[in-house]
Amino acid sequence: MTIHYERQGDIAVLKADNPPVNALGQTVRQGLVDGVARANEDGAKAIVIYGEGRTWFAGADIREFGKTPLEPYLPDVCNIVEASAVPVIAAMHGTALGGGLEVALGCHYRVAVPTAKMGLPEVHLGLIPGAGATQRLPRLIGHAAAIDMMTSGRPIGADKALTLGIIDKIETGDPLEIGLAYAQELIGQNAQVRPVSALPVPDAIDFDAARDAVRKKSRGQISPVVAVDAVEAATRMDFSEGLAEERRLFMELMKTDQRQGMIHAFFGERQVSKLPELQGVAPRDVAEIGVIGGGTMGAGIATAALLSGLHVVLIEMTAEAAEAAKGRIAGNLSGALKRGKIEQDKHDHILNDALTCATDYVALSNADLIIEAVFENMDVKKEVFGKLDTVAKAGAILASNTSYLNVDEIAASTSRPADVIGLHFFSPAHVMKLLEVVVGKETAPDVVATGFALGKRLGKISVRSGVCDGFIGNRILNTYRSCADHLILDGASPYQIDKVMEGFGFAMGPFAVSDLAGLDIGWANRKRLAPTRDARERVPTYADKLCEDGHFGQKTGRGYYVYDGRAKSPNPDVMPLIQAERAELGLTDKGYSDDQILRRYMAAMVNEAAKILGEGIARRPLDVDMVLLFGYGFPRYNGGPLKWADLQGLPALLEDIRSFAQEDAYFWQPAPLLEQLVAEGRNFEDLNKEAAA
Ligand code: 3H9
Repeated sequence: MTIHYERQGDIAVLKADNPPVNALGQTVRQGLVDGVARANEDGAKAIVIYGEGRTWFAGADIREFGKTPLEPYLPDVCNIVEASAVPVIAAMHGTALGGGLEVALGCHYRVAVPTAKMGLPEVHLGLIPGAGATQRLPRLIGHAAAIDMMTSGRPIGADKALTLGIIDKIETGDPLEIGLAYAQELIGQNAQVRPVSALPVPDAIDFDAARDAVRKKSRGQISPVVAVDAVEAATRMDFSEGLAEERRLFMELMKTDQRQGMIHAFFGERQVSKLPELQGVAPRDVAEIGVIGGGTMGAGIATAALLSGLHVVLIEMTAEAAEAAKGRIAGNLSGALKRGKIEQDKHDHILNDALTCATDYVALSNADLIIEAVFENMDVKKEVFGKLDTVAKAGAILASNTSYLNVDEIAASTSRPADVIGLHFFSPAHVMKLLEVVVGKETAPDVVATGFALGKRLGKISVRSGVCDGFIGNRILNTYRSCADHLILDGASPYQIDKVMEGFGFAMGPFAVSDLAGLDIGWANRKRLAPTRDARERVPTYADKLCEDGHFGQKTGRGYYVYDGRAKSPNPDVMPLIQAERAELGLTDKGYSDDQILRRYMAAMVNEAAKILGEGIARRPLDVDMVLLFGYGFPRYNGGPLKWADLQGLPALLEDIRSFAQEDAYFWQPAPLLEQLVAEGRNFEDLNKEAAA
């Protein structure tokens, strides 16, 4: 029983009890239908619906999606609630989301506690509201506000819901109590049922303009635009036809790859930090952290830690550098203040009490966890860890923010390798969601658990990675960047590749990203790797020439693009450099189409990801997917490279890789795991399932 029926005097109470979030699974839907019927039969004068535990219904049960729908369907449930002859009151707390808000819209009256949040996040699952919201909400709050809620997916607070007219009142207290009190008041007023569906539809707005605006923001995602279509239907059809049109559009979206990709992302995001090996392992206590280095990265890490309530001791080499680091952190904090993320009090407390900037490592003697974010060079890192080994207290965790270097080698430079871990943040570290928790061969389990606990506290998506050059993310990035370089040698331009990948859904193409990150980073990395490179590797030199001329991308105003304020245009120096190199190597333009570029680029990404999985650097396909989604701008609606690969079909992908290998057998060596999956007729999702079992 997930809906309990009880009478409190004249009032019938339908209590939802389906932890953790009262999702509207089949038994809940049936319980609501039965409860409304029973209340109508047994003489109740009002019905109150509320949720036990932390929330009102947080939406349809997403786990049922993609399976055969089970009756009663949610749109029918909302209609049955609305058709009740006895007035129905929604008493809301927690998060009334998606189908949850739709049930509330089927009710005749709505009351909420001040902290309640309401929203229609279906677009984040590649869907639109499918239980009447596209038809009821515009009748209640107008087309523009309804479209905004549906296409942004952003929840609103109770105050805003009251102003918009979604709820009738806000009351402080226990949700059941406020529901009962409101019901009593309505009985006293002899209030009648008040179906939203009977309200007139407001005048039509310019739906084409609304669609254009939404299309611009949604970068290739289908469902936000379809949400506008569904709302427009309310102006052309009567309520029941509009509802049928909503259902049709909803079911169409249910069949899309984007829906599958986004639901994979939803569950992956929650699954990724659940590691079987950490079951029952308690993290170490962390109250104070040390950060070595106050450049952009160190200051960002310090800011993230300070915002989460931790004390931070930041070490720089000189007093001036320490002052500059403090300035960077203050800049980050004032940004947070402006965006309303913190109050003035907290801002002042952080700067005056929670942050210490120093030049002497002795100041780290109390730190529970110390993260170095110094220059990316093994000798420098070893020197820092050697010093940390002498000052850090027993049990303190020593972490490196290295993005490529061997964490085992760093750990070996200390007397306590079990306490050493990689915590790879992404810049700007107080904004970017991804944290790679790099586990060395000696890292103790409770140190790993502490890495994950810190990530959670900092609001990060933490992913476990083993040790290899570049870990999960940068190793894959290096491979697809190499593929892009090869495409360029063979005829594509950086601008064509950027356009293709932006069309795929990346916010920026790889060359625009390089400009943003700084071309000197890739240059330094190429120099670092040069001595170990295989002679068969194709490494273009035109990018080095750009750097030799002092063009490092956005920070120098010139890279692949020329920057003028926020506007960018192709740098006219780039193509001649590329053409000169092609001529020197005797290469001809292969005339790649956009589709050929996409297939090669994605095949390179998936193949490297499969190698990383096969080597055990990543444990599960979903780990790779979350790294690319949260750290590299991979479009969420494609789910991540391995979800995307599953949706394309692995046999075709492997066939592509084999055909590319005929031109460059060194670069295109198929991942053994990919070959194995294809031979066995399995895919990456099967591996995720096996890992979860
Ligand atoms: C919809 O309603 C369609 C309709 O318009 C039409 C239908 C015909 N279903 O996030 P948490 C699980 S679409 C199933 O860690 P929090 C979640 O996986 C739906 N399971 O907690 C996790 O499980 P586990 C529209 C769900 O406090 C556990 O609950 N609604 C669902 O940080 C705790 O979740 C949404 O999109 C669900 N709907 O955040 C809301 N929701 O412990 C989606 C959660 O095994 N949900 N779970 O990992 C959320 O945004 C957040 O979960 C919420 C709580 C804000 C509610």
